[in-house]
Amino acid sequence: MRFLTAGESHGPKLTAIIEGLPAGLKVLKEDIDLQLERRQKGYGRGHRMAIETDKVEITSGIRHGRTIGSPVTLTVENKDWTHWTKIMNIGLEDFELSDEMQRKITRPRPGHADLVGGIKYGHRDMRNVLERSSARETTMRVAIGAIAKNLLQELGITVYSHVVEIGGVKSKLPFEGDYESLGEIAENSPVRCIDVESEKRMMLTIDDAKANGDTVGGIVEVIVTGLPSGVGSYVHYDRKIDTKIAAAIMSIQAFKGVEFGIGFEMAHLPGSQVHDEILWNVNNGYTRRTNRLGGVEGGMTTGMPLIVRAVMKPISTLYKPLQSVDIDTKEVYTANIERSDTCAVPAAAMIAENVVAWELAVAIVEQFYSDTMDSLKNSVELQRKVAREF
Ligand code: EPS
Repeated sequence: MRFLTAGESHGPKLTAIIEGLPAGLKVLKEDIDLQLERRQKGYGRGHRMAIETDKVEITSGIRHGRTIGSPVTLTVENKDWTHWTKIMNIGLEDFELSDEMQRKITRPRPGHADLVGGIKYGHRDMRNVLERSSARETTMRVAIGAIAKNLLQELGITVYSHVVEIGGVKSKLPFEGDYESLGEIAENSPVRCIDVESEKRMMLTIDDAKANGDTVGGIVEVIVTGLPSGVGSYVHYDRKIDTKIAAAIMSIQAFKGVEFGIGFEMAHLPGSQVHDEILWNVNNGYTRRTNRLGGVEGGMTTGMPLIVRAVMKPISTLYKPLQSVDIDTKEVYTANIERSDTCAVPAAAMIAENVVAWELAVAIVEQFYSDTMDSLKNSVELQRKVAREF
């Protein structure tokens, strides 16, 4: 199962083609639109989110609300395109606009893809880099994740996310309650934080950063419940499920690190306080007393909740820019000021949720008999029974 996405941030539309989905999977436009709407929320976003109301158009692969096994095509229009029709024109008309009219970018922003991307592809107008490196691209990965979530849901697997830190303000953890209520509280928080006290301080931190022309990053956590054991494999490096999930999360714009379970904490602790003791009972089969490894052992799911955290750096477009060099004049400049978000960590948490859903869905579809949803459900159920009785 695979996908391709295409589209520039201020171009006419974003597109994705997904291939390899089982037949018979329920996919409704409304399910995808709901995920797209969630992605647009979050305290700290800039003016762009007031312009866009992302809605998907499905043009292949689905009939009467279910996949038919053929490639699925999704598109989302950029409403902002109407303001960029000349600047982002696909034909030759308006090619001769002045540099200013073209919104030509010659001052690369430190920390962004602008400079290296410009050198690599020979773009002396680094807008050509910005347009594709922009996190607008995550719109399609969320649309795809929505389909993956439907697939997982049919197998009893649910993916949650919340924000555990923004700009140095940490959410109070551990959460006293089940993951379902954690998901609900996060959903209703403007910063996807489950601790009301920290939520307020996170919002104030975002306000301060905005007032100073600065940006803030943070840490997000994704939790997956209901997984069967044995998704992924220890037998080869590229079949390990944590390898795939880490790569997928690192591919989200501005993400700089990933950890599973108690993660980097493990460096300070002896083995006896890291590894999870194995239990067995007749109803659930094998479980673990704790879940410090975050539901993965040897590159395979254990059947315990999968827990992955990741850090997003502060967005590199600053209203009070850092020093840069104009590539035309070689003069020292403060970098180009582009419209920007102050903090996109809450949105990034749900983007991480969606890319993790996709990676798990791919691994499950590859591993189990999956031409149809019925055969997939049966074969996952069989694996659960085998694991229980082993
Ligand atoms: C982004 C810059 C901003 C963000 C954008 C990501 O866009 P613009 O330059 O049009 O104001 O709002 O995020 C989205 C458009 C989105 O859909 O998430 C960037 O440079 O990465």
